[in-house]
Amino acid sequence: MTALWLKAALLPSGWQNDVRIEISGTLISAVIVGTPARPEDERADIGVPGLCNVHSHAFQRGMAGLAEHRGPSDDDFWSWREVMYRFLDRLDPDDVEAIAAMAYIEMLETGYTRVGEFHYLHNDPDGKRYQDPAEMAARVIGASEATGIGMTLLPVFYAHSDFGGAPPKHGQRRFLNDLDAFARLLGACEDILPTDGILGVAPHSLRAVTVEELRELVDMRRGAPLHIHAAEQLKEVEASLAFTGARPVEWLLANAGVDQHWCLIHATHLTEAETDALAASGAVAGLCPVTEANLGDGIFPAVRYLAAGGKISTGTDSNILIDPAQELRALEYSQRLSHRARNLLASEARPSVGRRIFDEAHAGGAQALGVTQGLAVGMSADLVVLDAKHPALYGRSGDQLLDSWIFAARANCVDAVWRAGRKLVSNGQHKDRENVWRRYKAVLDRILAL
Ligand code: NGQ
Ligand code: ZN
Repeated sequence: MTALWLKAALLPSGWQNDVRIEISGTLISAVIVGTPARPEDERADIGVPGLCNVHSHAFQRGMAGLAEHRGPSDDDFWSWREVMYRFLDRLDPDDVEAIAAMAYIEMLETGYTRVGEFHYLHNDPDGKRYQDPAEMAARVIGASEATGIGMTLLPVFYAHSDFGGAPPKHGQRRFLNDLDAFARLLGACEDILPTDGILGVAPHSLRAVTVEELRELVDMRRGAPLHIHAAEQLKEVEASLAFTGARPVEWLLANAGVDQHWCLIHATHLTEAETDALAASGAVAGLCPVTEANLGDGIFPAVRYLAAGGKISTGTDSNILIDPAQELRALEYSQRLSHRARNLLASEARPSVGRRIFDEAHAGGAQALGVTQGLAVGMSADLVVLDAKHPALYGRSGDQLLDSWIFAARANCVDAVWRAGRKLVSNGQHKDRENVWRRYKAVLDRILAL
């Protein structure tokens, strides 16, 4: 048994002082409030629960910053996608594992303890299937095991380039499966899932799957997380209207049985009616505010959606920058810029913006990744220790700590991270950063020279 004693910790009951958290194996076995530290306890100042990163394409970390350069025509999401397709063309399974491990270390070091890996790189560089259908999936799982981050694997079904079953493009050849091959992939993933890994399913988008395929995919893992990209770009909304007569989220809500197991990634472009209906569905909106800003997607109507009781979570998506505090900051700031007002994602009952969006992302993230979590008995021991000596946090207490972490810190405020009972990050650094960095560096040296 290990015990961690915290001056202050954010428990399900709120902030508490002098908290002793006992860990047996991977789980929290006791939480005692208002108790002095014992000599054998590890001591820290501020503890909050670890967060879920609900949407990652880990390999894209390797090209972060390399698409911020104007191309021959006006750049937008679609021209970025071409750059991204050219980058992934070169990656072999070892490369993906090395890049994913580096990305997962950055996630752990900034306070994420579980990742939803929206994994669609299945085939070899020629588009041929590997002998083992889970060849590539095994690499992102391997990266999660090597770094210790929790894994919710979301194998992606991708078969078409646009609505109506349009044939896939050359750049998409590594993503493709038919339904039988995809069922085999799911089976192979099940066999290699880590102990507390979760396996969901991810129809890529309404562009990449047909209505008939979506119906079968929904049945493949009932009750497990189901993630889909939806309404990120206006072009997709227009194509959906032209093809189905309905907007993407409107169509999903009317036809696909969207419920609490679903996570709609982005859901950027919503009418007021769609916003309210999505909130009422019980599904989680998987927002990726940093990537959405980077790609010029648009602004999610978070004020109305939260007021309607909608559930949110955040993801790092393209991994252009990995940090949950910056995702939450970008989310609130996008609302301030569009409404020209302040403190928009707080409410009268929950006046701290930082606390409100941290709590929402924590709860919605767990739901979206198929786990329950928090600093309570029986939960996985996933805990983030904030650095009380960081200038942005000094002199703050309670919810002010979250407000200051999210809005006032330039650098990362995370001092230590415990995940499934193991201390993986100390003094802001993952214990295996050096090895993972060396391997990442060798891969980047090679692929950037190609
Ligand atoms: C992806 N990323 O799957 O990596 C996508 C681009 C697409 C974002 N949507 C591909 N942010 O949507 O067609
Ligand atoms: Zn995505």
